[in-house]
Amino acid sequence: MKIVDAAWLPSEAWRPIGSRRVRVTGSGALVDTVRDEIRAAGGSLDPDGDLVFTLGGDPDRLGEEGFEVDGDVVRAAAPHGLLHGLFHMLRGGTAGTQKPALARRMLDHWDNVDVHPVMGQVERGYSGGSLFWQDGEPRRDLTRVRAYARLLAASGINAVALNNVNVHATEAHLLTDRLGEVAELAGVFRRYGIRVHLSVSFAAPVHHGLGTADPLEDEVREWWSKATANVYATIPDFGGYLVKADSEGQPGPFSYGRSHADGANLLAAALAQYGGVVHWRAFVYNHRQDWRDRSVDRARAAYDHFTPLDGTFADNVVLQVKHGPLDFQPREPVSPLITALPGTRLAVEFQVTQEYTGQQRHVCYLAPMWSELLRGTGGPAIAEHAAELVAVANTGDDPFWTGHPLAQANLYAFGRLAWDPAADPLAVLDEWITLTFPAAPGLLRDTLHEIMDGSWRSYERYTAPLGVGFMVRPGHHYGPDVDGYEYTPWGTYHFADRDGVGVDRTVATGTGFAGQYPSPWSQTYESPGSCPDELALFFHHLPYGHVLHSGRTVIQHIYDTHFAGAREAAAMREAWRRVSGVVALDRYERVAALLDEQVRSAEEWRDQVNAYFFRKSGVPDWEGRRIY
Ligand code: GCV
Repeated sequence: MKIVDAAWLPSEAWRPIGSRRVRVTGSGALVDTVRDEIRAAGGSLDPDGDLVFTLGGDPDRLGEEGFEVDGDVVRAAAPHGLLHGLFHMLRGGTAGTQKPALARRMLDHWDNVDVHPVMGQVERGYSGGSLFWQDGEPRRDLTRVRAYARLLAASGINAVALNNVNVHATEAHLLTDRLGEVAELAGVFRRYGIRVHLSVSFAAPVHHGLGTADPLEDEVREWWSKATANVYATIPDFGGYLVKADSEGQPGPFSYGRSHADGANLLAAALAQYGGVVHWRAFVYNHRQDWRDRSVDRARAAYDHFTPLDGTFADNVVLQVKHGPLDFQPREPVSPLITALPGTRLAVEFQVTQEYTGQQRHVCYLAPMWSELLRGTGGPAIAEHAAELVAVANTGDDPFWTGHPLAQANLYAFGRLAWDPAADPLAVLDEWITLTFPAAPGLLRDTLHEIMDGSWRSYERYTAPLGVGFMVRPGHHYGPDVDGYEYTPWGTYHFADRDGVGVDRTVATGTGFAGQYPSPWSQTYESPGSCPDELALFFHHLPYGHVLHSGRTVIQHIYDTHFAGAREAAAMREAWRRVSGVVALDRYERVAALLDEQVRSAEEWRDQVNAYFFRKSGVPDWEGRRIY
């Protein structure tokens, strides 16, 4: 694997440190990393240096990872804080105290060791193969993993899960006879303060010869306890297990008539004495539902399954909940489950990999969406409930790391928002631009903002309207297919007919989902009169002639936004042409080619969605534009 892209740590960004005499005090592995970084940047380590990194800060105030900057002195209470302080100085080093809002900021990799026949090596990966495995074997040269760990640490990430939550037969062995591979990777990540976690199969005891995985059976407890003891003997700072159970075909406690608390607590008991945690996913729903049965609503599932279990999970269980009730659509309300678990430690999961947001072929800067969800624009604020943030990674062995070079910004921004959920997503983008293109002339900075600032909203405009979601091609999920999932068992429908479109999730006449929210949100969503336009079709089945808060009818909104979104994609392509000759040729050409595809795809979305709803409704566009 060749490292061709330094992403947000190019050598020019290190000049302010590389040109200084630097004093670093203290000892420990992460202090050594700070020293190594300074040396690698060309800085001289000097006991009389005038830029100082030192331990000795107040542990109560700064914790493990915080630091304070006072002029040229960076002070932390623990080595990890010093490392964050170093990266802070690269970002301009403003004075004051910084510490993360959330203790764990984690990336989940959906990497398989083997290439899966349908999903490829990285499930929902759009950046090539795994950084960790190749041809069924661990990669021998870990240079690139080291570079990756640095990038993650510089964005604020401090935990990674290495493998796919869908645990296939080969990957089940990472917990046991292939543990050495995990240990080797843990060694690389450790140097940057990142702990390694592993996705495990709930049926692991069965994979290894036991007759059952029943969480209440002694032999199963013993199996987990022994396996876990072995893990910690090999990797003393191992983070813990990540589990997708009873979800999309993965095994789980339901097979034994047990609850998800029984299942999670089994693993938690094995991990507790070592300080490990279980991330137990709440993505549990019926994916074999009968589309004819209007009483079943997939959006309700996580809340219905998990609220009765609140308060019954062990202290080292972290319930990991997707940010929305469905599945990482470009627009969903906050999952009501997030507001309903006062007695449970909660991690909220975002998707940096762009499964439903353009698959790293489209520019779609996601931080504005995450920021709205975290701060609570139009719904409950995730930041008030989450103890941790987790995201599905968007990286692979692509030379630019993320397939689309501009998708690097999403990875960077996730780390920064997990550190500070109140951060302004456009300021974070600006930070990313400054680091990634240290010599960026104003033209490039302005052009990147022009292309990226509003790119999520543009994507939303040319895809499924008003929060109704999906309408993607089944299976790979790229491109439009309005009825693709309409008559399938997956539970993701829009119910369009000749009169209207959308899902009635009200308490009064629909599935009752709106009633899962606390007040005032349950009332806000219950009535089309108070429901935000963005979510109108998520909560309501509305006639095409229904007038939205914007003053437009539903059908005219569909036409207008689809014409606008496709126009905006074309404008992005024009804008990028202006920076030809300003960015390196390989990056320029990769982005230019992808923008061609984005424009093509946006036009396809526009034409399919508009044609579909024109044919259903028979209502012409009041501007008389061409609809096929
Ligand atoms: C890892 C969606 C994706 C699946 C993914 C699943 C999950 O359904 O399409 O590929 O599986 O989410 O989050 O577990």
